[in-house]
This record gives sequence, structure tokens and C-alpha cells, in this order.
Amino acid sequence: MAEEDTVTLYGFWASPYAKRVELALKLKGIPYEYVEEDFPNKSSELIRYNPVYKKVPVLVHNGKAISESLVILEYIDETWKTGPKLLPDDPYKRAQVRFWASFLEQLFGSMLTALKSSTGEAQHKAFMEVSHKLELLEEGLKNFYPDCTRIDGASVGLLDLVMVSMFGGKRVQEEVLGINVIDHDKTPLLSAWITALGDIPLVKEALPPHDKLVAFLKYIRENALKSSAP
Ligand SMILES: N[C@@H](CCC(=O)N[C@@H](CS)C(=O)NCC(=O)O)C(=O)O
Repeated sequence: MAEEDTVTLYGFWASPYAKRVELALKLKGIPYEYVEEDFPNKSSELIRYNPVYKKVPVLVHNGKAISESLVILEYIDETWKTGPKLLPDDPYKRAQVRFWASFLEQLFGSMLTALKSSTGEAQHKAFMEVSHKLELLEEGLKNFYPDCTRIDGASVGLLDLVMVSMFGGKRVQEEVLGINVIDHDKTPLLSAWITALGDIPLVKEALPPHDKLVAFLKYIRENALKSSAP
């Protein structure tokens, strides 16, 4: 990186999308400035840098803004050659990483629906969808990434970052929802993968504090339940 390079990340502490970018910067040893956004009062910079979605994360590299976490991760990987390589060289393997990353995004969407659904029937239905997708992911991993449990800070890739940003807080999700999100008996590879990811020191340090995240997700859930109440 050239001496005059400046890197700024606009994020929000509980955002899994911002977290994966933060982790990529840290694991690759890229110095950056962090700007915490306040959603009811988003900064004029965030709105200027991401006028389409007005969401975090946004990465600004030497004045050039990049939005959308998966796009940012690829940009980081192509720009900085230090630290772990986030995408494989082989085009087929790269395509598989992108396929499963996109599937994980959908899976997390179902997880958020479960979080915002009322207890009882609606939550059960939403969670069945999550379970089904987790089982599909488990089967996919057996073929595509069977040694995911041997991951460490030097070998982390894009899919690992997506997984840990979404399910690194699985104990929090379990506490808020009162269900076992990643069941070791049903999806042992996923369960061991998330444990291995959580053991990487930089990841451990960067994940949001458990109690603070529980309180935040409970607040989101209660608000969603109130606004969907008849
Ligand atoms: N697809 C986007 C999702 C980003 C996103 O949903 N960010 C949320 C925080 S978790 C946000 O900025 N929300 C603010 C808002 O919706 O006003 C990405 O991958 O970066």
C-alpha cells in the first residue's frame, strides 16, 4: 500500500455486513479509520458515499467509495496482497465461493425473518426454513469445503468471513429466539466450522459483546413484534 493511502470504514457495531469488512481489514493488516454510524441520524458522508442504499458498510479508499459488503471484500482482496487470500485463484472454486456466499445471505435473511416473527406458528415456519437451508449448506460444505474446521487466521477466506459475521453470534441468536440455531447433531460440520472460526483470536476480539448484542436483538425483535401486532 502506498504511503499516502487512506482507508475509512463506515460501519455500525452490530452490523454483520460491516463486521465482515472490519475483519478482512484486520486480518490483512490494513490500517484504517473507523466511523460509527448512528442510524436515525446518518452522516452526510454516508449518504453521499452510498446514495443508492444509504447503508453501512461503505469503504472509502483514497476518496473512492465502495458499497455492499461482498463487493468490498473482493475489492480489498484485489487491492491488498497482504494476509490471507479471500478468494481462490481457480475460477471454478471462486464461482463456488460466490455461490455459497450468496446462499448464506439468503439463509441469514430467513434468520432475520425468524427473529422478527411472532412466537408460535410464524416463528416456527420461519425457523423451519432456516433449518432446511442450514442442512443444504452442510451437504454443500461436505463436497466443497470439507476441511473448513481447520481454519485459522492465515487461511480465512471470503466464505469464512460471511459465515462468522452472520453466525459468530449464534449463542446470542439462540438466547433471543430460545432455539438451537446450529444444531450439532443435525449439522455437525457447520457447528464445528463456526466454533473454529470463533477461536481465531482476531475474530474473538472483534465480535460484539454478548450481552450488548442480546439487548440490541431483543429490542429489534420487540419493535418488529409491536409493529406487526394487529
Ligand atoms: N447488502 C448489504 C446490506 C447492508 C445492510 O443491510 N446494512 C444495514 C446494517 S446491518 C444498514 O446500514 N441499515 C441502515 C438502514 O437500513 O437504514 C451489504 O452486504 O452491505
